[in-house]
Amino acid sequence: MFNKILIANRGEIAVRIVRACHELGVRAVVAYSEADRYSLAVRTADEAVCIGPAPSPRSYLNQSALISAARITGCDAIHPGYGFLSENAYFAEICAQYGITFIGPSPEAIRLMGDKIEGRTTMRAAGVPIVPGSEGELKSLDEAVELAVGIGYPVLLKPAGGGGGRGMRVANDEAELVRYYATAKSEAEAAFGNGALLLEKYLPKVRHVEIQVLADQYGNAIHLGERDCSSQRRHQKIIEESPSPAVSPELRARMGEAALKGVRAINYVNAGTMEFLLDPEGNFYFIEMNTRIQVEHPVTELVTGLDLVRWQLRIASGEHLTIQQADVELRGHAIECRVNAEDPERDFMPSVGEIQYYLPPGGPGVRVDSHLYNGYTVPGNYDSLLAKMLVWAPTREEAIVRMKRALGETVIHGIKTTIPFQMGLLDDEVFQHGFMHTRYVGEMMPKWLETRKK
Ligand code: MV4
Repeated sequence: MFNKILIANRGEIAVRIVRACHELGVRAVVAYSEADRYSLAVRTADEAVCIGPAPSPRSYLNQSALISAARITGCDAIHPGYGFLSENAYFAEICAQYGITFIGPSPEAIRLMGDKIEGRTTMRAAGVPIVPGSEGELKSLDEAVELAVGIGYPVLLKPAGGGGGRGMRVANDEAELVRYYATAKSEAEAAFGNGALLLEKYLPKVRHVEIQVLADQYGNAIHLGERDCSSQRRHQKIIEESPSPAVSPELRARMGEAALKGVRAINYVNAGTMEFLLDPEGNFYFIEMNTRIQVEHPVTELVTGLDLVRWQLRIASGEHLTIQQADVELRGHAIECRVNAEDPERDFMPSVGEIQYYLPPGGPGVRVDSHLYNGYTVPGNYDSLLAKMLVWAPTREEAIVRMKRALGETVIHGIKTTIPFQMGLLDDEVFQHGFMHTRYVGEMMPKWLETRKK
């Protein structure tokens, strides 16, 4: 096991990684920006190093500052968390050059899956089902139009360099495809430095179901079932759960096997997530792979009883995966609400400032992953995640009741949060029946806003 780890991240995930380090007897060093000097991660870490000013390009994305911080403090590994440098293949390479273990997959795996076209092609070759669409990169508008005729409208233009829905465009007919093609290409070039586009059939009313995987350096790989992330708004997940209300044990086995085919095809090592779309007929299609620990990982931890961050450290330090697929049992139901510093009544406008009073929920089956404390000031420089409120219960129905109870006892004074909206989702009939799909959140939004006026 490592001696000392540098945490190249902030917020709740930095705290989460400090906790895993301490349970494994590893010292934790937190790299922090000037805006995070008084953060909970800095307080709980064994050491902390300031890596630069508040803007992330000058701190959490500053690779030389991070490498220097790791060397000065004598760290033998770096955990990148999620976001920031977590899926930067170049950073993973630089770590290796300095003899520091990057806690994550190889630079090759990150690079391959970072390109959505390469990822799609590789998965197709491995026998993983993909959404009908282009073979590789779209070479011209003519090719896009020709493909769309064969596939049928609506179609979706996706940037190779994107992911998580960034830069996606739906074309309902040929005129729209012609209209969007050039813009999508130049926007992709500007946003990702890569103008390559792919084309997929647009699948209406699908769910977002992702499979968690763990793989060690010796070819052992397992899947830990799925998370259903269908409750999203503008590609931001709002509520996640496991198991999915739409996945039977038989479908789980098939999706899990498909995910593992993908893992083996690229010799993937460490924790990862294979994202799929699931249609109402039970057909599933690979869309992308996340080569990092994800925000919603605790949902899987609650139903499997496994600690994913501890496994990341153990795998990266060369330990064998001692769990076999047959040992993985999903027990009960877990739900996560991402509590963001946003005002749901004002189009989710970010809300920053001092937390005058914070009282987290507790009691049976409740877990809170958060960096909040009384008097903490939420900086405006980063993402708006304040806390992940999680519950576990024997059944989905009981988990929903428990989540409403937990959110109901939560007190956050000083800033606006998404809690009232999540309460509305938990009370919504569609959610309660587990029938969430692509347009679900958008469709229930006006109804919820109406209830707030009364
Ligand atoms: C899709 C899709 C329909 N057809 N791809 C990708 C990233 C994720 N944030 C949403 N993504 C989608 N990709 C094809 N070919 C629809 C979505 C989508 C979605 C999927 C599941 C649940 C909610 C969704 C909300 C918006 C878009």
